[in-house]
Amino acid sequence: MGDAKVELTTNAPGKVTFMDGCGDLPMLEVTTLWSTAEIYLHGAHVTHFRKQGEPPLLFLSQCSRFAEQQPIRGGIPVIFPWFGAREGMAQHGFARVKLWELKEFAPAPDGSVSLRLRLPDVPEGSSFPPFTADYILTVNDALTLQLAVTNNSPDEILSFENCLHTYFEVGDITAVSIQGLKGASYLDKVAGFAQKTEMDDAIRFGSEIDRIYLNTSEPVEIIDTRIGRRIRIEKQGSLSTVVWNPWISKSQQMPDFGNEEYERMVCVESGNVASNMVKLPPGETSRLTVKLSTSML
Ligand code: TA6
Repeated sequence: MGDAKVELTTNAPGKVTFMDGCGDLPMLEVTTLWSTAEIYLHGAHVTHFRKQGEPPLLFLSQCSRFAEQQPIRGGIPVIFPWFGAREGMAQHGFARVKLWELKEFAPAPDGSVSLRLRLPDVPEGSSFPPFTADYILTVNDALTLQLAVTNNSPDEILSFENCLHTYFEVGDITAVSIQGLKGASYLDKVAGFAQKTEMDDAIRFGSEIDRIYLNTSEPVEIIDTRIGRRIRIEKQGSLSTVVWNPWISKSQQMPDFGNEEYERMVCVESGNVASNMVKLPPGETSRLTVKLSTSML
């Protein structure tokens, strides 16, 4: 496409522009009355969302790769159909490294813009019963995401994990607290997946944190006193919340992540992983919906 930009607009206020992004990967730029967003077809990956008058909501690494078969570091990776490691397969599934198809875009009269992307059939999917995976994004003064997976098999259960692995931009990780997970049980990856219970009203950061909170569908809030912002994460169709900051040594081990970038990001991820994995009966659809909204403190 080179420098060409194709505006996909109607007479509604919202605007969608198709263009080449980093690494010449196809990207959709969405502009609404309230906000801007950028979505790569590669991995159906949202890399940018910003409300007017606020700093960007999403962290994107300066060292991220933008290349086929490589995950983008930052934004919102779509994790499907497995979370984490799987013998002989790529970490975190294949959806995040595949080129999704734009099926529909709908600027609404109220100024919101919705996009629907579909994961095409790929060889890696052949070990699963036939399925359809659609991703619906709605951009307005908030960002709403829905991963809808349909089991197209006439007789087999479709088992999978999913997760919207969101990287949030923060002012200073040591000035951040996360509320909404008190009392929830979690698997502590830093402690060999030991099972623990969250005892604190708010989670604070002073070392590597990598936790899978289970059986929780509560909204979670990130309080960032450096930027002066409250980020609210509301979800449906999700029983797991993952909280991650790589801190110092893990940051140094990641080639596509800057050594000091852990200071400016936190992942709070919504999905269904480990014992919360989805077991979808034939013909049914599971919907993982996440709404990200902000307000200044
Ligand atoms: O969601 C947290 C986590 O599972 C961490 O364990 C860490 O590995 C992170 O995901 C990033 O994974 P990636 O494959 O993108 O390097």
